[in-house]
Amino acid sequence: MPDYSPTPVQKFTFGLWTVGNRGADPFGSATREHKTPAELVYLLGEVGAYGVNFHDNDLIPIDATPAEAEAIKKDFRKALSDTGLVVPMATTNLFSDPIFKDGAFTSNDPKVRAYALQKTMKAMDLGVEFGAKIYVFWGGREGTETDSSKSAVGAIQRSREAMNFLCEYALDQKYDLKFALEAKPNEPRGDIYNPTTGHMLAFIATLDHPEMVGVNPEVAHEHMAGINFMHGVAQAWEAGKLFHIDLNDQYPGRYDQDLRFGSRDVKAAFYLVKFLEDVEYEGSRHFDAHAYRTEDFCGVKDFARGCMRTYMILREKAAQFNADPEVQSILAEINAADPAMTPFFGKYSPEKAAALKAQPFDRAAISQRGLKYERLDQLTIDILTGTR
Ligand code: GLT
Ligand code: MN
Ligand code: MN
Repeated sequence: MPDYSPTPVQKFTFGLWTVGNRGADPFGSATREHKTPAELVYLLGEVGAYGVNFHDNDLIPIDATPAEAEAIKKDFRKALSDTGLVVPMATTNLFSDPIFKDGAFTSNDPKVRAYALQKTMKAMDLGVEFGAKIYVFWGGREGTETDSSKSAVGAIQRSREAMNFLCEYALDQKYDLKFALEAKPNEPRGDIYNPTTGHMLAFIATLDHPEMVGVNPEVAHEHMAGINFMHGVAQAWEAGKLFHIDLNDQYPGRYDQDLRFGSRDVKAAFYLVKFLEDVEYEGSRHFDAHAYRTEDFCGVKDFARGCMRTYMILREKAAQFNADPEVQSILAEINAADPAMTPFFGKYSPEKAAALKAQPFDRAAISQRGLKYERLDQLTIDILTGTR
């Protein structure tokens, strides 16, 4: 039997909120008991994860006393050292407390915006204390139900001002920290600003310190928007902005399901894994998902092991695809260069433009060529289903 055990090379991580998810949903209460952060670290150690990430309040409850906070940190630190797990990423909970009902950085209330900045600075301190090098911003409440309430331009300006302030804070503290912005089109707000990774990339270019800021694309969020996740990831990577990634799965057109990685659209997951492996992506592979509400903590471990196992299986399938002679011969054929066309590409010149305008093209002959994509896709399916 092939070994699909996780290895540290893939940097498989889980948030405390993922394996700690208690199964509550808008229609029903929790089905699993509360586990402490330290207990969740031991669980992750048992299943073979590399690291653990947290929101400030996953680790320290929002109303904890300083003494309680110290005790929790001590237990958490011991669990990390016992298991060898690291904390590559941290983030702020800017969505659970009622104060954030109209957003955090984009709230209409200046007190809320100021509190959100204060909370984030303190959460950055906490993340850095545990070694985090990536700081995620997911603006789940940064949106509206009614556009009568807020200026959409003003919201982007408020977001920009907050990011610029917090970049300066990180620099001022000499933190070795990069920011990763995570988009989502809706839920929990009716609509959320900067709804896709593409919007985020455009927004980052307008910041004072764009070099410090990249993206944290999530499979489910782009699938909710009905778009091709791998394409967005590739665009972010090509721009040098793929700082982090949230892996899970999702049926389009539904509520945010955060399903086990690869459990819904295996083919999309395959192309994603193949992309990450082909480009030798070096960041964390973070599973931002949770077990079905039906599960106890044995099921939570099945869920966590399943996320990593599916990734490892698809990684092997990607290697098989890359080594398959028929696949490679079709790819070579459809990507063949045409020396006669080479002079027309590359940097513009008036001579090149004139030559290209004068060049005849036999459209009918060019279009008649079959591209073998049907065969290529079936070979992909054969590889994925283990029939090849
Ligand atoms: C929340 C959200 C995720 C974000 C987390 C980070 S919290 O679970 O649904 O997609 O990545 O804030
Ligand atoms: Mn999600
Ligand atoms: Mn996420």
